[in-house]
Amino acid sequence: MTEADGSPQLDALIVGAGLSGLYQLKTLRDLGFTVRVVEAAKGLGGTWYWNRYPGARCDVESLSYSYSFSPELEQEWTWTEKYPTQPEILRYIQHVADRFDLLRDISLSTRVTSAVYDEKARRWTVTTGGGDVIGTRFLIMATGCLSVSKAPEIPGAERFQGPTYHTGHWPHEGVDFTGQRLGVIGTGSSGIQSIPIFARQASEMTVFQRTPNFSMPAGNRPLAAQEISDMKENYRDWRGAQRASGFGVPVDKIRAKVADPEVAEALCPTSFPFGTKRPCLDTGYYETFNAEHVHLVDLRKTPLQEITESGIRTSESTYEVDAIVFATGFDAMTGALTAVDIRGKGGVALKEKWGEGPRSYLGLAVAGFPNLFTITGPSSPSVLSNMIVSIEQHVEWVTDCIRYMRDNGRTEIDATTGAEDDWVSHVEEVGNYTLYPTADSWYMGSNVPGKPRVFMAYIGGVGPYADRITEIARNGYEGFALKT
Ligand code: FAD
Ligand code: N01
Repeated sequence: MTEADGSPQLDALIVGAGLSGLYQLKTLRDLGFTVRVVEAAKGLGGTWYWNRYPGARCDVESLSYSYSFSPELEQEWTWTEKYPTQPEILRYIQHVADRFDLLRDISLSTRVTSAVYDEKARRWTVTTGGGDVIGTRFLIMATGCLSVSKAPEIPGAERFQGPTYHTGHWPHEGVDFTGQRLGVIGTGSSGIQSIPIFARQASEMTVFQRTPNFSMPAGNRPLAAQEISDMKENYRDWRGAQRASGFGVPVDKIRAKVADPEVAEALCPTSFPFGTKRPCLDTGYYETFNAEHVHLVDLRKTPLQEITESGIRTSESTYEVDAIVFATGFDAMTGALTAVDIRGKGGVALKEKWGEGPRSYLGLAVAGFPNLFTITGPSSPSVLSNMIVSIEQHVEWVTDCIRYMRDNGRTEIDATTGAEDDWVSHVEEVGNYTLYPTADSWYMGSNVPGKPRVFMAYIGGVGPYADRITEIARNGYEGFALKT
């Protein structure tokens, strides 16, 4: 369907072609809706398209980090390792797209820059970076919780004469640091996964650590044929348990692995309780610091001052390097949403509404922004879960909602302010029972200067959360105002 001026009119526009956007496209298209995906990247896969740094892999087991919606897909796809690598996940996503013929409804290299709600027409007008205008009844933001890389915020970064890289958008052709002096800033999951591999290439490597992290050995290995066939036999039961679950946790032995006691001490996390920043899984991370050419700089003792033309200067010395890797993370959870100029009722900007932290009903909808859905949005379990489980939950809920509206002649759905306020209070209340708010983490937004310090995820558990949103839908979308 098109407007008189030729611009497309859709039932639903989905922004983002990662695991969320692809499944959202499939479910809505299967119901006969006119739907399209727009994606800023040149390819599919979201996280797994962008994060190509060496060592990138999932830390949820492959048999769990995969779609559950198709028993046929489960049987025909065979994972090779316990924790799949980024290339293998990307191949899986490509396979899913081919198998369900998704590509024909996806526009790549297309970034959404603004979305304005027309209260009279009850439709969104979406504009892309290329100037295209798309009209749509429903706008579904499948833009990812960890898709906007965070700048290093270090004075002088632009002065450095050598190459710099960010783990969150790694060059497709790869980078070889052989024979180079390398500086790595950041020791979160991305740093911890890539540092052991960089160490095999670089002639000298200096790791600049501000906060040591908890990391456990991944114990990755190839999957045995018997394990694969056992899982394939029991997949359905396993998937049911997964959807009803919470999440699990392990332990640590840094001092036994690192020969230099001073380095070992600096690597031990002490400034936040276990789990309040996302724990990491590694392959030989701590042992890497036993190599003579690998150095650790503790930025808590000698703070980072600036990047110069040829190196990195701390309060104590300047480290000359040929290249720098920023493993400095993301503007998580809200970054991709507030990067788009989204205007709801009365022209109110989402960024303005979220000026003091994200407010949402169920992490799925925002009061005053009708017909807008956020997949794994802030204040849903999202990043506190095996994310593909939360993604499927949300996608299926949104699809059921849109079907319900079609079947019942409704054209607008908007969360009520009261329901949103209650949900925000509930999320805050259960968050405050935990130690999460005590740590400076991206869960709290405190990794981005100026970002409001709010616990942005829902800790109530994937299973109970699923029961709640299902119940809300069953009761005719409690907490939402629906218009015919
Ligand atoms: P994404 O994969 O982030 O896709 C969002 C897409 O939206 C991106 O392709 C982006 O380009 C696009 N986009 C954003 N804004 C716009 C716009 N304005 N216009 C057009 N397109 C736009 N989760 C786990 O559960 N287990 C793991 O082990 C795990 N490992 C991870 C490892 C890394 C390195 C990272 C960064 C994340 C990891 N995650 C993990 C979280 C991961 O993000 C999710 O599991 C999942 O891949 C998210 O899928 P998504 O489709 O929701 O978002
Ligand atoms: O980012 P992070 P990430 N000066 O924010 C440091 C998922 N993921 O890309 O802690 C100096 O965790 C910062 O220091 P501090 C997963 O959900 C999963 O590693 O703020 N240092 C920190 O050390 C993960 O949690 C996998 O003091 C600076 C690091 O940079 C999320 O993505 C793999 C700095 C950033 O760590 C993000 O992980 C990869 C500065 N100015 C990612 N700015 C799996 O294996 C930042 N830092 C599943």
